[in-house]
Amino acid sequence: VVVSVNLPADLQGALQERFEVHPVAPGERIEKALAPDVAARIRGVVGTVRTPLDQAFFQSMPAVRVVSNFAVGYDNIDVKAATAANVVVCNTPGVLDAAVADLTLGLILCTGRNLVGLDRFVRDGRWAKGAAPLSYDLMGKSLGLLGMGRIGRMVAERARAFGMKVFYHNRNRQAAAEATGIGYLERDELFRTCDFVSVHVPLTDATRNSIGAREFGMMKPSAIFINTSRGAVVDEPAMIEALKNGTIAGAGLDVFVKEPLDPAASALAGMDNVTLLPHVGSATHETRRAMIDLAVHNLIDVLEGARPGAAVNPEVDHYGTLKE
Ligand code: 8YV
Repeated sequence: VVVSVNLPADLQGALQERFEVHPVAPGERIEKALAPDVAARIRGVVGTVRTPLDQAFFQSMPAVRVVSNFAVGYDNIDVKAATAANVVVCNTPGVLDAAVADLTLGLILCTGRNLVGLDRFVRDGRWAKGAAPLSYDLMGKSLGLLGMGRIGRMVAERARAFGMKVFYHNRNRQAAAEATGIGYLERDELFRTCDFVSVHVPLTDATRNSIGAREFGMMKPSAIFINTSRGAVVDEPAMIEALKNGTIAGAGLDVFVKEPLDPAASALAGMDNVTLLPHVGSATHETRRAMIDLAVHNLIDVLEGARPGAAVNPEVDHYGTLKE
C-alpha cells in the first residue's frame, strides 16, 4: 500500500503488520514516484486532498482496490474513473464537523469583532494613542449557510448560541434543520439578505467557480463572506475585486484556489478587511487523530474484505470478496 500521510506509530504498525508500506510525499503523483514493478503491486492508497488520483493514476495502477482519503472532501479523486476501475473510494465524514464548525465561528468572530485587527492594534502600540475602533455585534445578525450537511448543521447550532438568525440554502430542503427553526432561503435571497454568508458545499463540477461577481454583487456592502470549504468554489479574482471596491465588507477565509497561499502573490494578504487561515478547519490534535484512524481503517477494511466505515461509491462492492 502507499501512504502519503504522516502516520502515528500504532497505525504505521497496523499497516506494516499486514502490508508492504511505501511512503510517497503528499502532492506527488504516486504512479510516477514508484518504480513500475512496485506500482504494479500496489493495492491501496491512504492519501491527502493534495494527492491527485485521476484517470491516469487508475490506468497505471491496475492492482489498486481502494483509495482512502485523509479528508472528508474528495475533489482530488476522479470517482467515476475509480468506479470504472472497480476501486472503492473512502473518506472521513462525521469526525471533523465540530472542528470545522468551531473554526467557522472563529472566522465570524474574527471578521465581525475584528479580533485579528485589534490584536495588531495592541501589538503596534496604538492603544496608548487612542480608543480602539468599534466592531459589530453577532447578536441579531443573519447568517446564511450555503450547504446544509453535517458541518452546516453544527455551524447553525453554534451561531444560534450567539443569538444569530440562521438561514440556509441547499440543493435539497432539509426538513430536520427547518424543524429546529433554521429558515430556508432561495440561493439569491440568501446572498441578498444575509449579514454573513458561509460556504459549506463540496467542490464538484457544479460548484466550481459558482460564487463570483454576480453573487458578490448581490450581497450587502456591510456583508461578510466566510469560506471553510474549498477555495475553488469561489471565483477568487471576483472576490478580491468585491473586497477592494467595498462591494462587500470583509471575508474570513480558510481555503484558497492555490494552497499554500503565496502572500507575495495574492492581493488578499495586503487587505485589512480579511482574516486568512492556512486551511486548518480540521487541524486539531483530536480531530486529525480521528481522521487518520478512520482513513487507515477504511483501507484495511476494504483490503480485508470488510465493509469500510465510509465509502463514497458503495456500488463498487468488494465486501467479503477480497479476503485471501
Ligand atoms: C484536509 C479537508 O483534508 O477534510 C477535508 O476535506 O479539507 C481537510 O480536513 C486536511 O488538510 C487533511 O489533509
